[in-house]
Amino acid sequence: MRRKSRILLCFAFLWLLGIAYYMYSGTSVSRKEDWNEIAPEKKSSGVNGEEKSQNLETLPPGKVRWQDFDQDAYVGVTAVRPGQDAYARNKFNQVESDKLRMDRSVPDTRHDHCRRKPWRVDLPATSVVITFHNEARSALLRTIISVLKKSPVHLVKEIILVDDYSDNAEDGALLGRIEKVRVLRNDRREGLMRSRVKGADAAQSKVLTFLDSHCECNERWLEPLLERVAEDKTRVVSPIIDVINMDNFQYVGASADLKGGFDWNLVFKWDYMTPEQRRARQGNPIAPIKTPMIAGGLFVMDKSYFEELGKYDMMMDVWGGENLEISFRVWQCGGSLEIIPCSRVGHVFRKQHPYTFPGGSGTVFARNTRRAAEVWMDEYKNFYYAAVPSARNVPFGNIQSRVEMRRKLNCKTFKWYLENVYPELRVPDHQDIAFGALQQGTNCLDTLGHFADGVVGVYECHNAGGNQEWALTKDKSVKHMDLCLTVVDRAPGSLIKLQGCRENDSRQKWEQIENNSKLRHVGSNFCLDSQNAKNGGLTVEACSPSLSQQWKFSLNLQQ
Ligand SMILES: [Mn+2]
Repeated sequence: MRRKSRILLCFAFLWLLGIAYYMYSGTSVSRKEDWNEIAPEKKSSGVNGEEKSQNLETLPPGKVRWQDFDQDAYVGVTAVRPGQDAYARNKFNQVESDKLRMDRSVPDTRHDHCRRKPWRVDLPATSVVITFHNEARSALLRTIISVLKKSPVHLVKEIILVDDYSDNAEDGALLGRIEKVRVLRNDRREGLMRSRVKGADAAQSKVLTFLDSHCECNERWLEPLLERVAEDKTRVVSPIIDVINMDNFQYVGASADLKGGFDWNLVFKWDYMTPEQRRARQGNPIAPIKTPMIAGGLFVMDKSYFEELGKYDMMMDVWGGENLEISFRVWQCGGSLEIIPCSRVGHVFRKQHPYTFPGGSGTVFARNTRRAAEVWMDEYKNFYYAAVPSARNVPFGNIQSRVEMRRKLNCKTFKWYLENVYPELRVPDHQDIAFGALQQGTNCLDTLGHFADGVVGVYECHNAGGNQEWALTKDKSVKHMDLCLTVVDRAPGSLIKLQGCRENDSRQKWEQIENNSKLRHVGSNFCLDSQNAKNGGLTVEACSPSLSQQWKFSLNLQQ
């Protein structure tokens, strides 16, 4: 009896010793690394088991769990006071943003198939890099909390906040109390690109996740992105970017039928997939979408690949053009860009920039864009200069190291990119004198869907090509595909028709006059006029200073 109880006591002691060892090793630094970067073979407990283990862990001194962060104390200090403009500081409604809880729930906007799909959890952990400059505290906090709340614990190694010299250093510093958050601060304004590189350089995990500072991550946003990169490190992947309304902060799902693109002005835009592309996706609506361009605010990229590929152009300032540059670079140097439909992250889209641009926003944007065009676009950069003539006069600095890098990486030509990645972008022909949309104020010349013998009209410019795409050619025709603007009757007030283009037909000859601001029919000397657009269609009229005769091509290729 006595011996038995002694043996039992012995076991109990060993058991206690075991527990003590487990607890101790659970808090040591080396052990902590393992929690976050679990090797696939060690990982067996699944997400729930992981979360339980994490709760047992003691937080480092000075840190709190995200659930325990005092939102009211942090956000209250910068509240909009009565009588102040809620939009003044951030160009979105800060009062509405401040009202929301930091862990508010948002609608699950994913396709049904995503909800049924089991996601891999044996994925590499990521370092989330968020750069900001004078961001609204409530928006920045919600971004961080949504990352921590919506990601499996073991997949987020750390959140690196890069404060790009905000007026109040406490905006960032106070957030450093939250678990996993590290704060870096610039001692002068560096801009998005250099700030992101600083965050990336400090990152400890193998995969980088860049986020804007006014986002909210949705259900299972991270796993689908990490999976694509873990399978192939040359994939650079983005979520579908849902819309957080800048006035009321409602979270609205975005269309899953969009790709990133641009016109020859090199401004980012969303392109609808063509009907054939949409049809091809019906069998697998959640398949990754290859995209010519990323919006740039939110994406995941392998850290070593980011480095091999030249990070960012460190001579770009503030904001703009960097998404263009990294998109050309990734594609032309052998990688790919994808939008992953099962990953959804909300973003506050604004109409204006909330912050000042040292140097003036137009100039900085043109300078950055020129740097991208000069390094990556070969002779096609001339179409950019044709679309934005003022850019020619913006000095863009030295690009030698970027050109050198392109050569060393043995990257493909821009012609290859256009043919293989962005065949939807219409390229001017060597016969063209002017190209693109033919604009009159906010309206554009439009076929209205008509074909041969139809009339033409104007419609609000949509910048999507299609029925608004025209060219003025060297043989003086104004063309849409193989249809030409035709003056059927040489009398003022007569309707212009679309007819098949014919060589040497004087009824189809046009020229630009008065500094390329008008189109004159050569045979009659009448001008293209929209005064009757609402009743009937476009006509020719005696040339006059009327605004209804002012037309401008988006690209003028003649100097
Ligand atoms: Mn943004």
